[in-house]
Amino acid sequence: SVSAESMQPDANSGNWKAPKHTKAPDQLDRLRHAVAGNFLFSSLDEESFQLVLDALMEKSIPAANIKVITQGDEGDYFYIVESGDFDIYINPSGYVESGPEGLGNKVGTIGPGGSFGELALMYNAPRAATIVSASKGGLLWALDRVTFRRILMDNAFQKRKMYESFLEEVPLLSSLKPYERAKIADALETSKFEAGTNIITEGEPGDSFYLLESGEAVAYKHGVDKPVKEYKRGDFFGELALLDDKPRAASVVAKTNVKVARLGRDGFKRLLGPVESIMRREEYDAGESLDPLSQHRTVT
Ligand code: 1OR
Repeated sequence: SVSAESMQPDANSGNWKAPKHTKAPDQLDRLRHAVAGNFLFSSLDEESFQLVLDALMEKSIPAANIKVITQGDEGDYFYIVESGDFDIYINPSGYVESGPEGLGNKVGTIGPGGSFGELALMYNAPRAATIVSASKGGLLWALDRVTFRRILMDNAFQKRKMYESFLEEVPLLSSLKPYERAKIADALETSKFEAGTNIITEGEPGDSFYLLESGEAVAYKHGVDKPVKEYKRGDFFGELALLDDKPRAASVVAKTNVKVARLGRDGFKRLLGPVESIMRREEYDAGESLDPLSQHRTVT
């Protein structure tokens, strides 16, 4: 039970020590590999990273159809997937009901390198979904609630809080569920550009997608003397090169000092699938011949 802890949320730093679960060298290797691809860990300093590695416990899930988390329960652990696939089910009632349909609807799957179980720990809320092992089970790493709150939450999930209200304002993302925006926030990196500098250069290969956080930017194309597009807070650019593996179709230049939230290619593919059709529909108002999307018009 976590009730005693929640009475006194995570105590004061004074005498708390993160648990240490000693690991064999091969275990440590596997663990390092499992967390390498998870950006929650990339924002941790060396000391916090080591505390978390020590505190993680290996948990083997020996078969399919094992419930790791049950919707409606209290939160106890946060999990990182080393191997295996784990299906996500949500019952709109908020908890698992009896009967064959009791788990509700399958809304996704989490694979190696992914993680789950953070919401109940972050918000002291009931589990928002049921997580069930698929295939032949797999291997998880579990982090206890207190270490999660004291070490990971303040570092790794800062970006969720920071980007939450901004992402709500982005028209492109308005059809997404709050949780889908939270996953995008986890993957964003802020960069700044001074007025007059290029954020994107026409003809170059592209591996980032951008949301404009502050300032103004303008798109230019070679051979066209006026701007082909203007961007303000909440607008996006850089999607074409990633959608179609093409060189950058235009240059995007900071008109004022600009702050952008950058999403790398992997995050773009993984997290923006649901809004791909909206991106492809975006009007490019520079006239027919300049329309960088014209070649897609037949695909719809
Ligand atoms: P938790 O502690 O609530 C269940 O325990 C976990 O499932 C939850 O944390 C998340 O880590 C994970 N909505 C809510 N929780 C989700 C979702 C999700 N996907 C994974 N979890 N949605 C699916 C998004 C693809 C939103 C559906 C409306």
